[in-house]
Amino acid sequence: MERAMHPLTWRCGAYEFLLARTLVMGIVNVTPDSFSDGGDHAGTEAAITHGRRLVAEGAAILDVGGESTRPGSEPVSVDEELARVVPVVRALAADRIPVSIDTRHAEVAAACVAEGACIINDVSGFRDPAMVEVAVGSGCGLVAMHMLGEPKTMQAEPRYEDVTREVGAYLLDVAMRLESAGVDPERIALDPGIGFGKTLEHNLTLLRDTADFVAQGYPVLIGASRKRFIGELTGVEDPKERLGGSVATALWVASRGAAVVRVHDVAQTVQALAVADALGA
Ligand code: HH2
Repeated sequence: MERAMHPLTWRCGAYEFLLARTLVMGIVNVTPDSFSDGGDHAGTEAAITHGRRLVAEGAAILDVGGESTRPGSEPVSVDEELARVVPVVRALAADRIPVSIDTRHAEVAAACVAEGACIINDVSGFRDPAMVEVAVGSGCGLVAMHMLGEPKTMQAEPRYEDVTREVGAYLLDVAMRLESAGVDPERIALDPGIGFGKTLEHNLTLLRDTADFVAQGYPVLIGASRKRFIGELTGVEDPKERLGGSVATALWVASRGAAVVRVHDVAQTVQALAVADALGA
């Protein structure tokens, strides 16, 4: 869909994305326990095949993750995470696919960048100085996401006075921190972190206020696909049955200027965005 705001570019290592239209980032979980598709593509070969299929369906970027960050999840060891993601990143990057590595660990990010990943997606918002160091030296695109606390506890009792203002200020602060460390601003994308320490009302407010995040001047990435708020709104328990709500959310945020949507169902999202675009939505 044509983006409401003027086109921006997002510099990601060897790739430069012109953000005239909302890009679709396809999710490749190499995890046995993600909330949305746990175990479906857990083996190396299955994950690579899945990633290639998502690109054939129109994904501009693949986001490869080896640690579930769903609410209440236990962290995995760095060795385990490396064993899961490195072979997958290596194969997909060798196909000349733009690969994002979804990790909170500097060691994992560094190993994947060495294998050709062009984006570091850190759901902990580059809190770890070692991660900032990897980010600075990598030349990669960076996705800085807002999360309240840690996955294990983040849904305990999330509270904000003004969720959009607080999350926006947090993200700008991360962007400033990265820039002072030497990151080119054109490499940074911001993500309000749907479902990461937020109630249903917080999630809806953040999504409604997508344009406020876009107005901060950085590309905005939204990950709402199959998430719990859709189940809370509709009563649909099985995440895989949340396609309608996921596509509706992708269209909404695209119409408000989101640069990237992170989704499981790539073909359906690409199709919906193309039709909405033709209609001038
Ligand atoms: N959500 C999840 C993981 N990584 N990264 C960004 N930038 N934004 C998100 O909203 C986001 C993310 C959700 O985590 P998980 O439970 O691992 O499930 P899945 O990867 O299937 O979405």
